[in-house]
Amino acid sequence: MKLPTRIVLHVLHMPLRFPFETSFGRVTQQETILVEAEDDGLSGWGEVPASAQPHYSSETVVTAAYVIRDFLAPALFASRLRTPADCPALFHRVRGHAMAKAGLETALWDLEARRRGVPVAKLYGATRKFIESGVSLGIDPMGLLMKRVEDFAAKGYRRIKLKIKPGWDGKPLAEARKRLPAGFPLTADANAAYTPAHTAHLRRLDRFRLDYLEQPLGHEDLADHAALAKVLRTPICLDESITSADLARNAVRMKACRVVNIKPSRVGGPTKAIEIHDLCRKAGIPVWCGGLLESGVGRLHNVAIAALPGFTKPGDLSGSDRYYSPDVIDEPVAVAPDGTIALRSRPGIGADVRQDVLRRRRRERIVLKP
Ligand code: OSB
Ligand code: MG
Repeated sequence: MKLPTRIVLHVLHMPLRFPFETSFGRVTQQETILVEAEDDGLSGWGEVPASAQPHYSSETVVTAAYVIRDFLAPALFASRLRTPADCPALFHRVRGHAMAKAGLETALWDLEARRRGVPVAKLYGATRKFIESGVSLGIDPMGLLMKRVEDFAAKGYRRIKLKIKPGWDGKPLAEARKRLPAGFPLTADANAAYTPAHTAHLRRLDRFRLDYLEQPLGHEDLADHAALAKVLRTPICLDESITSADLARNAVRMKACRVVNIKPSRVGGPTKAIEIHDLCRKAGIPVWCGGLLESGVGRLHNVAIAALPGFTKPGDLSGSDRYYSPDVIDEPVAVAPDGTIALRSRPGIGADVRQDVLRRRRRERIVLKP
């Protein structure tokens, strides 16, 4: 493929419509980088949803901008890339920094799709026309949280996930179960807040018949997850632990999880995400697409990837209106009354970036050239 002539990093501060709290903290604003790859009057868009603090992962928008500027973009400009699928090999010498790599790779996929006049989902190998939407509900006062549970179920969302932590688990899950129809897919995400010492306590969560329990233990604790999996009836789903295809393969082999949350930005981009999707599919492990409070740009890439055949569970892919008003894209992501999001037929991610929102939310603009 022809290389872009210029890469522009747009560092944005996007105010959240309401605070989002997990076991590792509460945020009121998401910091993110939109990556614009330009060529011949076309712009391809990608996103680095890294946030301001190194809490979910070790990356932040500052480390990602630095790594793209000093290492990834120079490697790209010096390369003879055949396709964006060669990005993981090209970036291999840079250890870690998955989100920075993903931001650049997604921009190249969008640029390539726009050049060819096809939806980016087609290049990713998507087979679905619709994907199922789930919602992730942060830690909030019980009344407010239960109102959200009822609202999102009524809006047709196909799965509800509650953020939990020690001291905030059995109660909200019991209250949510009371309000949801029997058998409604309910899950809980601990973001690594428990330890093996909580095993007996976690076993008592089996009574809520969760579809899965997401990342109960530390992000490096695969063997501990495997031991916990043996005594839980609830399947374990891993999120933070799965930072590469190698770790996904090892987690599956060790029976550390029965479900995998694939966040394309956490694993280094779409090519790596597809590789993990393929290996899980072969192993009979269902996957779903997670989110990191992405703006519409990252959200649309995720929707396109979630349309691959192995994504058999609803993702954390809510509508644009869930977090941002306005979103940065000209056609917001919308969830239909049946809880699905339709794939788009427009080229690329299927939307353009709103220049007014970009200017209003931008804190920094970094131009990179060969
Ligand atoms: O663990 O899935 C997570 C947001 C920030 C950091 C970690 C997580 C999340 C979410 C949000 O759950 C999901 C979304 O983008 O809607
Ligand atoms: Mg998670």
